[in-house]
Amino acid sequence: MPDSWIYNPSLELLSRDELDKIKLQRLKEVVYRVYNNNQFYRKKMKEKGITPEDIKTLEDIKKLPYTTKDELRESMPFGFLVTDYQNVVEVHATSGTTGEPIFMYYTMKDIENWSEIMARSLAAAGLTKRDVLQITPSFSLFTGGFGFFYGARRIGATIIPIGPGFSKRQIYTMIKLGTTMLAGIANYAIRLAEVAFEMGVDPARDTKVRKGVFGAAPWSEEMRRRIEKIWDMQAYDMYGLSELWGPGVAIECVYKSGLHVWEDHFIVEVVDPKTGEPVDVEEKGELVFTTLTKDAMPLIRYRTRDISRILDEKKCQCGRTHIKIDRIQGRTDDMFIINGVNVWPSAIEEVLLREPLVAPYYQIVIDRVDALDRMTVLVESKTKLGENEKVALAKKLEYELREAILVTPKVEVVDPGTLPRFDGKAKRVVVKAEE
Ligand code: DLL
Repeated sequence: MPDSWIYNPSLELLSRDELDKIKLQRLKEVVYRVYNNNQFYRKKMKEKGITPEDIKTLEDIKKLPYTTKDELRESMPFGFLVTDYQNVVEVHATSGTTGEPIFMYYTMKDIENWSEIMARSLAAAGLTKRDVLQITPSFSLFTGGFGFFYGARRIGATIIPIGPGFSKRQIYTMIKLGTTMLAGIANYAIRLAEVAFEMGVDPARDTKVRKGVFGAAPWSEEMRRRIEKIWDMQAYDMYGLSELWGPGVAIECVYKSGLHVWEDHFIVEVVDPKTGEPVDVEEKGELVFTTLTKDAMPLIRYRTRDISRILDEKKCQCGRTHIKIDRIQGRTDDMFIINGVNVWPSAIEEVLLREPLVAPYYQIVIDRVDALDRMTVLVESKTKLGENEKVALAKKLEYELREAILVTPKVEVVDPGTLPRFDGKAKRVVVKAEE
């Protein structure tokens, strides 16, 4: 196995019984803490007629109320803080694309625990102290940059805290400093490769980058195949969200068969996004997290809006016992409905990138014409094509998309380099106002 190792065997390889014991103990503690220190939770638990004493088994988590993103937003800035503001050593925020930003608070204990789960995650993806890690998410209110930094610092790797953008400088830096691992958002790894080729640099041949950890937005298996080929690297999926510290909540190990959730820090459940009813193992639904060790801002049964499922597996081949979730299909807000049919951008990406003539740049445009939704998929070809070739490729993709998503979009093949590039989270879907 390439470089993979276990950062903290005493906690990552615990037996199920030992793990459940820790989870229950910590669940009781966190419920007790929020009940006694936070008006919001106290009120909600009282409304449900429960007290901390009602939590006797892990199953009892189901008695607790959910927490939603809207509730966090309404309580800003300090409604969810469970410690004195003086104890807060760092603040981050959600990007605020769907409303006002939500601030997240970290005590020193939070930073320690976040560093621990990031170190475990980066080690699972192969980071060692001999590696040179180039961190491309920003060092800002966004949690990406600092999260990777804290984990890599624990491991003792050489860190290049370059942040996003300045793509030529990224390539120059990685060659000069011998970067071996890239951290960031998947679409930026593709963009960096494109810039490298423009500079006459072949990422696979001319750089030492052989590993990557990507997350912060959905990316398909086909996207992974492309990144791995173009960089000659192993690429791993990492999941996380600001509300749960940031990156490092779940990570793929070398077997790439689901993402391990660090269960001594989080309890994960999957519920029906409409009804809030728990669904069975292996069934898809909305991820719900309870934080077991968050200090400044613990969250109880937090509704993430992210769609995935818990995998039915007792122990991974890697030896870790912490359960795995499937790769994230998308957020409930990303899904759009075309004439009554639910469509996920990630499903469209999977179909487009299966086609070798297609470049990994696309945009989904939705508008409404004569009271009907219309979806147009703009996609770049890898090389410049003639008009007839474009039409033939578009027809082929229309057919394949219809088979996969049950909606017939119009596909337009456009010339290389014409669609927008992103060094952060990509904006894939454009909704146009009614004509
Ligand atoms: O995106 C933290 C992060 C940074 C994770 C870098 C991984 C790597 P937020 O900006 O709060 O935090 O956005 C969180 O991004 O609820 C998901 O919808 C989405 N997301 C995060 N990781 C993945 C992933 C960071 N691996 C939101 N696959 C989450 C799909 C992801 N979606």
